[in-house]
Amino acid sequence: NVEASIPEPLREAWRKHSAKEFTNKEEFEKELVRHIETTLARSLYNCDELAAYSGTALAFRDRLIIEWNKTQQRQTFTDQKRVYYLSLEFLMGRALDNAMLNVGMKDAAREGLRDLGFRIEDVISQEHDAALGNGGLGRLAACFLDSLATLNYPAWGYGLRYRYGIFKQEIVNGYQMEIPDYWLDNNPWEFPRHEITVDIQFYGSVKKYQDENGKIGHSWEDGEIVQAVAYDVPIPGYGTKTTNNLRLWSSKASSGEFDFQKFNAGDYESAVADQQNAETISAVLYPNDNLERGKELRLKQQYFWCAASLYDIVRRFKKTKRAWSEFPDQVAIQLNDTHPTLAIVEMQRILIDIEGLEWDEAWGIVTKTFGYTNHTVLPEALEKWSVPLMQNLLPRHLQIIYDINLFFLQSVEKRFPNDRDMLARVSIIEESHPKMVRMAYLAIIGSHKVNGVAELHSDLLKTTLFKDFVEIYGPDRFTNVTNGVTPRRWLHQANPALSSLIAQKLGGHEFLTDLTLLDKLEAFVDDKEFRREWAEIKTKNKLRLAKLIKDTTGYSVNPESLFDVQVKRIHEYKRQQLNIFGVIHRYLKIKGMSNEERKKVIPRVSIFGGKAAPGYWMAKSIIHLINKVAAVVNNDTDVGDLLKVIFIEDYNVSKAEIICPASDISEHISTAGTEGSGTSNMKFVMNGGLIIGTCDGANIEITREIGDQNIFLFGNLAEDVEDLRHRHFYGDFQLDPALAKVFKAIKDNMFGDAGDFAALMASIEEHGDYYLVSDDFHSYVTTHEMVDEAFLNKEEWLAKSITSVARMGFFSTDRVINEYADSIWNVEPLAVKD
Ligand code: F58
Repeated sequence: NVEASIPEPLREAWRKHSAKEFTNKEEFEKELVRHIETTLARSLYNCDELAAYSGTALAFRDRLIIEWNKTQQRQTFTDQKRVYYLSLEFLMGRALDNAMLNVGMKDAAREGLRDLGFRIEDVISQEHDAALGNGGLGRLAACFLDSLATLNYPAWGYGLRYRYGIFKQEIVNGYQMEIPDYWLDNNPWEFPRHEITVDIQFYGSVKKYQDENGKIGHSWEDGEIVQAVAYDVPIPGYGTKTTNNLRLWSSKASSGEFDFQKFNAGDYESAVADQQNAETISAVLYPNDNLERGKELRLKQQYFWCAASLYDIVRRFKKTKRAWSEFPDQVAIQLNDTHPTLAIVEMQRILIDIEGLEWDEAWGIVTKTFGYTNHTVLPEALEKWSVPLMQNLLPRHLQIIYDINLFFLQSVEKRFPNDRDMLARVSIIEESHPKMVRMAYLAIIGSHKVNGVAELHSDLLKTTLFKDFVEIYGPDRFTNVTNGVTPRRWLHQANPALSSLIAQKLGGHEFLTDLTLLDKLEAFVDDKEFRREWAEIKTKNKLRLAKLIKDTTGYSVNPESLFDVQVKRIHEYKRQQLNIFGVIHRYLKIKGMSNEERKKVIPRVSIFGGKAAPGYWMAKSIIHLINKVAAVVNNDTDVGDLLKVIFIEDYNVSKAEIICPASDISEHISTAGTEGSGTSNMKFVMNGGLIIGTCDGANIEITREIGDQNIFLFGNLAEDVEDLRHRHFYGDFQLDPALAKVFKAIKDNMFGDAGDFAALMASIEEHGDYYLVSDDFHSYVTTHEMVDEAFLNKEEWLAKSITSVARMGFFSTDRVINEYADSIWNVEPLAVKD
């Protein structure tokens, strides 16, 4: 704000007293004690771990703020193109450990805390996860922010500040229960910006008018106003001073005349009710993973956040006094899935209704600005909004959507005359009852690039879902950017011992910002001592997980066993049911063995974790079955350590940081063609775990990078899925005999009342086995036998583990972000000088 800046002659005093960063342990301790004693009003007589956490967080926060301010000033000053990442979800997890590592002061903090009586691990674990996301899509957004800052891109994230993040999961009698996750109390990482507010309009009506030059205009009048208030979160890059901004919007009743009228009329209660009504917009994250329900409040959330973000972006652009034609040279907006698609419509509305541009010029600017990322081909996850709903809530936007559609269909008609079917297929409006707005089509039409998140996924988009659009626009509008993960959180932070062993061998931690350097590890594959250290680290990580399991479930597991992990949202397409049926198969086999035979069994711990959407009954019954199987198997003394089944409740980012480094094998076993990419597959391999998986999502690129001798692939291929389903539909289906035995055990009430699992079995036996559980069962269990075999040969296994890590360089989000920057955004990093 230019008006508020201090005149030059007075700036000397400012510079003299300008805040300084702590640079060593002593200075850190001083800051920590100062915050505990003053900011927190505590003392050495009443400082618990939570207070130590808050003090430490505040000390590190001060450091971030200093660089954050400078970064924003630098970006404003150089005025180059910025990226805006619009995502309804940012699954950030904890911030303190990340801040310590990114600014490179964790060791100072560890020693400082020790001097003052605390263990750093205990302090770090006081922090509540910031869980503003469901799963992969939200976590990807968080990894992107880390890479954008680390690579010095001028970039902002825009999201919603939910009061309740993803629910906390408790398991009660084997059933999932959902507990609200109120996470905002004393969160030191957000900064309310009460001065940055935007009024957001809903409902009302559209009036047509003619201006003094005879030009027709549209004004959107009346309705309700809700206020968006900005909350900013600093995002530090690793080993750089760049600290970017994540802006989250919170909803509040507008303080305008609206309320006062009611208040003056003596209608106090209803004025308060309005207040609460407005606040519900940002109250809660919708907990569905890959399912859209078409709720009005969700559409309100989407528009509220898009409109506030665009207002902010446009305001920033207008300060530069450039011509509108330069907007796409200054601004790139990436849509994380279709949730922010209304931003396209809102931008067009701003340009034509408010700024007075002609339609074509405005539309040219819009399409050059936006890019759209698709994350799924599952039909039930594709967003559609009912036309009457949109008409009521956003009347002007619906008109604009109809106009976009009209011009689009006219252009299609020109290129494909007389193809009425084509027009019906690609129309943004689906002619159903009620009519629906197809958001993915709107996103494609309003963007200059559309990308999928792994090769197979992007190919499927082009050949199935978006086939017509490839014909219309040509193949260049569609591209692939294979996902990644940030090695800072998923290697360095989650697995400090492995990170430091790698650093020892490679002569430093440079691999954390150039992950391709990991390939130098291959030179040490045969080094005995190195292998021993590698194995020792895995064992320690397994002990750490065993402790978490003991503390949370009460079960003891033997860290010598093979740890077999599947953690992700529970969904039929991800096939946790295949896994648990496989576990039952293994259990039955052990039960039928002689003592001699049992000696040859590789002891295994099957570890599950993940949340089911609250209304997704099938997913909930999978969780129930896992827990019932666990109760039987784990208490069967006849089986002992040969098999244990664990369900880790409330799987989240901070638990993932403990689980990923501790796996021997992890499962990525979706029906081929259903998983967009998957990203935990990358996290597990980066931590030296092997994987069993289908030819799906990024498993395919992982195989290409690490070599097919280092991965256990099984199951039908994507190209055969449609045909199999078709055959099942026409009655050509036979339950796999081994799976039939598993079902028999369930039906004999081996795991409690079989009625609880009837629907689960029926979906396979009777209703066409849509996810091909039976078709893949044989290949799945025989591949697990190969896993056992391979695990026996410790040296071979270690060689696979090391080789795989060495070849994972491709899967850093740094590579991913550079690809987006080059091929979609056309932005450059902003070099930081000291
Ligand atoms: C996930 N999508 C994909 N959606 O399933 C996964 O394959 C991919 O690796 C990941 O995105 C990142 O690209 C996903 O997590 C959701 O959770 C949506 C939340 C909002 C409703 C619709 C699903």
